[in-house]
Amino acid sequence: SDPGLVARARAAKEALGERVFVLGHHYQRDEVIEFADVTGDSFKLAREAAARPDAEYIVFCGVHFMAESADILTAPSQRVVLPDLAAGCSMADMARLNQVESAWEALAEAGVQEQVVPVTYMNSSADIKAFCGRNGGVVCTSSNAEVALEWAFGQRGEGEGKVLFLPDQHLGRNTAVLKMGLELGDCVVWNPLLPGGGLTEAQLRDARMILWKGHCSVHGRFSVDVVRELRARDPEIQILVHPECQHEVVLEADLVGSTEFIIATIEAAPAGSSWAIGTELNLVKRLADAHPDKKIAFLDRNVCYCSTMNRIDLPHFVWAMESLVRGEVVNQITVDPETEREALVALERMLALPG
Ligand code: CIZ
Ligand code: SF4
Repeated sequence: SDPGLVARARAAKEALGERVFVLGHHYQRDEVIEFADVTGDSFKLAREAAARPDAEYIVFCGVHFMAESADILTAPSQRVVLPDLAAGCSMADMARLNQVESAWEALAEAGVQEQVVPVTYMNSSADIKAFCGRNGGVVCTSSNAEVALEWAFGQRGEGEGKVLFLPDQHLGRNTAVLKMGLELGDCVVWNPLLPGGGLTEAQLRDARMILWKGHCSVHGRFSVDVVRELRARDPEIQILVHPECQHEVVLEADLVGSTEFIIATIEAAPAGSSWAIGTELNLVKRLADAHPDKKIAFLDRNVCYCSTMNRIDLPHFVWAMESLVRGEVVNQITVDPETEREALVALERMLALPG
């Protein structure tokens, strides 16, 4: 990257000292990760932000919903900055509050709403987390989706409960079927673009898992074809994927888990072992660079980054940091107090889960 920009980023960071805390998501570019005080997945980063009450500014190198979560979990006086406001998440954008509210009404009309507990993946906007907070629901991450589902099903009595899972159908389906022992037939998909979600009232009554029709544009791309192709080429290869991948891909993989799990697995893998990883490319490349003694490939024929994660680049980072040095807070992410209060209810339910 541009040496002039690297020097400016360093100088700005030094000038701000302890007043700034820089968080870097695992899917961020190398040029940005270099300046992160801590790296992690969205959950770890939100907790790290909460553990820094002395930092005046939290510069969040990640996407919008993550910066919102950091704002919710930090003190009102702390300011969360997202270096590029266009860094959204297409998955989070697939569940809008008005769409979720109308699905909730349809569940009432079908006479099943009181059996349903809403569960939202961390990768959702603050107002969806707030919806879950005020309707008896919970937030989950890819590390604790199973305990969150167990908790949710347990809320409505043995065999009675249903879950509305937002916004990632794949994480919901993979967790329900592979961890909770539900059948594929127990899951239905609510399509917010169709009247009544495209489902009949009978389907809603019979379903245990109502999956929101959302997906990750990066993880959703990995295919069974490529898995088979790689196995044919290298019978020793182990396929390691994130649970945001399609169910068929997860079924064919050797190991499935969160980004933190993927990193720990590669760190613990023996020298000479061979892997294909189904997660975001910035992370896969960094793992390959950090472990030259292991064979690490990307589980896709094409180069595929998360385009919104990649929006946070060195020029945006330098701009945000130098603005802070001048005392100008740009791109601040704030969640309104009412949304924050309700979202916190759902987040705190998650934090209270066992494990
Ligand atoms: O796909 C993502 O954006 C993930 C895994 C985020 C996170 O850190 O939970
Ligand atoms: Fe959203 Fe997928 Fe990008 Fe994560 S990798 S920020 S879920 S689009």
